Amino acid sequence: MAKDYTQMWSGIGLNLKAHEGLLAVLGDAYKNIYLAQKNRPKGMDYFDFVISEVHGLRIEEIVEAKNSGKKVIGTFCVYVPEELVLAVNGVCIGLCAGADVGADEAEKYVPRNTCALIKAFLGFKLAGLCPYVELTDLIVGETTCDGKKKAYEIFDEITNKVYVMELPNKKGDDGRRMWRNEIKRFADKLQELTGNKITLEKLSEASKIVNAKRKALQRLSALRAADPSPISGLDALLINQVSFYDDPIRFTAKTNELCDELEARIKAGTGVTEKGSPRVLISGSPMAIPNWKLHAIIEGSGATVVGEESCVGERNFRTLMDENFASVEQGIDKLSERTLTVDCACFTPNTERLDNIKEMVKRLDADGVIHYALQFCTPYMMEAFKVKKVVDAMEVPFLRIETDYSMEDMGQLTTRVAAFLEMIQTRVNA
Ligand code: BJ8
Repeated sequence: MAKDYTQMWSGIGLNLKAHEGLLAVLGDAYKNIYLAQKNRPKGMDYFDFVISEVHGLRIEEIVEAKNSGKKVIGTFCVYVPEELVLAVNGVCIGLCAGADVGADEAEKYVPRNTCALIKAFLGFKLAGLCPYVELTDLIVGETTCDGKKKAYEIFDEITNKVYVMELPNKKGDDGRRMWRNEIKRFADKLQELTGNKITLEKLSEASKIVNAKRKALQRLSALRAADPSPISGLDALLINQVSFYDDPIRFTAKTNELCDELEARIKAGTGVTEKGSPRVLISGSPMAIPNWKLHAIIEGSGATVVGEESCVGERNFRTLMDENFASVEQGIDKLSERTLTVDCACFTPNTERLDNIKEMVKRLDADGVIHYALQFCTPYMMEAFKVKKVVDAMEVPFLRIETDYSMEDMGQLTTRVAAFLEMIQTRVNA
């Protein structure tokens, strides 16, 4: 029987009744979407367990870490360097939310036409449903899209814990200098908050831990190039989502164990679908947990998602930090260089993203690209125009989808995806 965490949740200040309802809905969705999949790798047992304990054991671990004097830092964006948090002995947790929760409450603070990701992180907090937010000592925002930028002001009024990093819009010399200063300022903030000094040794150790996590995710991504793919897109997406809040060392070990198994499956020709089934690359806005909607539709229609060109995906782990630095100052240089390789649509111009999409289509042998933007996510909705152009030039079918976290458009999306997959299949068979 599952452990009873009621006392812990009540101590954290969650709304127990609403929280119970949320866990029930989540549990059902997980059963129907994840556990119903056939032929899953054994190594997914660990990730199933993590999800079953997402508000249980992991929260207990974080409470213990806090009791031992560690600080908990919440983040929303892959530009915020996890390495610095680890270098001050902190716990780094991704706070983006992927469920349609608390939207009515959130809409008292932000306009209706705000992207679902923003409404969800506000909504989870306002509805008293997110133990992670409650346990944070600092919440780090960043000046990326306008929605987030302004929502952090409101979030600070609600939580009184928000610190904002100023991200430039362009990657020229001035932008790079400014961002380097911001990383330094963040390092100072963390040292002040925790009372722990960032030493060369601590920063080197942290960069190795986070790079090892990225390498494990790169390995997983590379294995998905096999036909048939040894793992479903749904499972790979879940692993990427879990990477934002699990203990990084344990996560890396478990992901590598899973990859060993996937290698054996590839050798044996074992996959999640038939060889030759349509292969889809998804590109666009991030899919925070538990946003599994589009993957579930695509894979429920017989195709495999072979990659996510997204922050919950390749954008998070594509590049490693250069571990070759001889002082903390040099380490900060390397951190700012690495983070600026991330190709978010909030930058202008953002041509690297187009190159990266082409590279992923080729490497993963994708038969089609689905551009996914959350409704009202202006940067990605706008950039879809350029993405379509490069994908068209490769003569690869392209579909553009804009949606939110609600289930209202499931029928319509399923029809559009089915028609797209049919077109792909016709081309593959021709
Ligand atoms: S680096 S994608 S994690 S900013 S979906 S809130 S962009 S309106 S999340 Fe992001 Fe960092 Fe960029 Fe990645 Fe705004 Fe779009 Fe909403 Fe978004």
